[in-house]
Amino acid sequence: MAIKSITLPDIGNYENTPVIEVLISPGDRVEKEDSLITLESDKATMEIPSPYSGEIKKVLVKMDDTVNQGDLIAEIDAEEESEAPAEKASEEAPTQEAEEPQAEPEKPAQAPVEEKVSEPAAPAAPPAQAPVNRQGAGAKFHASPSVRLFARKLGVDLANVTGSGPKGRIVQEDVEGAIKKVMEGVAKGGAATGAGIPPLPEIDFSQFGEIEERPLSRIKKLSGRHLSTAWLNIPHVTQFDETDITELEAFRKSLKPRAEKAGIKMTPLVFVLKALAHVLREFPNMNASLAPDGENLIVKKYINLGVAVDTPNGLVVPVVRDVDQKGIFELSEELMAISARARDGKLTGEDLTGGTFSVSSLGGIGGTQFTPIVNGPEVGILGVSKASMQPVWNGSEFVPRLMLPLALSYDHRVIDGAEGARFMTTLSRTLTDLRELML
Ligand code: CAO
Repeated sequence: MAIKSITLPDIGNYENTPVIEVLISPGDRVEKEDSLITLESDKATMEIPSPYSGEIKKVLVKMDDTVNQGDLIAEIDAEEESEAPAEKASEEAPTQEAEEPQAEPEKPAQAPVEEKVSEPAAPAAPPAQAPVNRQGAGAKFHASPSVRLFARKLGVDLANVTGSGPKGRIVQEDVEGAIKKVMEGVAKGGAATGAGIPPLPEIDFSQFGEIEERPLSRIKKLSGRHLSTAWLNIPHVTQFDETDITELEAFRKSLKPRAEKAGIKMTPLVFVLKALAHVLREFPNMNASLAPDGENLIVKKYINLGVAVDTPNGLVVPVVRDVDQKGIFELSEELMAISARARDGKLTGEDLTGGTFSVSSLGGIGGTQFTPIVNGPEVGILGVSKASMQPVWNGSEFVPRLMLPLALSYDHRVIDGAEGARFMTTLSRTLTDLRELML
């Protein structure tokens, strides 16, 4: 065994070539011709092979370094029998080479593996997704340049791919398998997502401590699929506001004895539903769905509001129909009935379809704001948080007012920011002064 230096061989007409991968760490055992580093020029990626078998002692390059012929790459404790025909070993006595100054430049045991990038006009900068494939020193995946190129073109992060080739080398089939897995996830509507979005890494959490695997409820699986689809397809904007509902609350309290007599629970939410129905008439684009081809807006002349209900098995969104045509008492009764049916798992298919806009209220629980996800293919959803008494400046003094936090999420392909803000302002005005409902 002898310590030898490994230098960058002649790689052709390239200068200052970036190192995109360092495949070795000190202490690694390598065989002659194993890849040590990968370089990437504007036209090619190249793996630089080891001229010796042995143990790596020092790694002298790192990711994103630029290298030239003759630069030191590593030091290796090389096995005696390894011969590097033209590589000059640091401890070797200057024998023949010293006597032959006209000798050819040093050559590695094997020429670097070079792979042309297929598009000759490719820009000097690597493709946008290249960084995800780059690994720091000591990265353990091995793959040929063609497989790296294949993965890079498809946006697959090789760090997440298990190699099935010799010594765990990643082959093209492994990359194809990784893509297939993601696509299957999309087809099943699972956590895996489409649009080239890489899946989250699979981690064995038991290596960090005790775990327990619990199956998701059927409702959670269904709502999860629907939420992922909406989140991925709809460019969301969320507009926040705080609405003065002091007078509304006084009115609600004044109605409470009548409601209780009728066996009805009247919460602030029914007033929100009523005000929403009124404002949706004024903003028909918000009571609509984008046609699947994205060319037209389907405006609905009926106002059916989906109300998110928290049940022991997960979130469901039953629909309260024709809200604009119903009074506060009728709406309260209906909301009570439909949320009871939801919690008892007794909703019918009809209860769950036909919504035109949705509301999600966490006001009975707490929190100052949250961003609801649009219940696609609807266009908007209103999030309602818990009202609280706050000091509000009335122009001459601070006065205590009951403020209700609202968050309106909408599909930005349909609703412009100004329209969203106008909708919110109109809704806010209506809730602050319920006389608006008569106009
Ligand atoms: N501010 C202050 N208090 C509020 C309030 C608000 N915005 N909204 C409700 N409250 C009060 C109610 O008045 C009631 O108090 P009283 O009993 O003293 O009158 C209490 O909070 C509980 O109300 P509630 O939650 O039972 O009734 P609701 O009409 O407000 O809501 C329902 C009904 C079905 C929407 C609700 O029970 C529910 O399931 N909410 C969760 C929805 C959800 O999970 N959304 C998240 C979806 S995204 O994951």
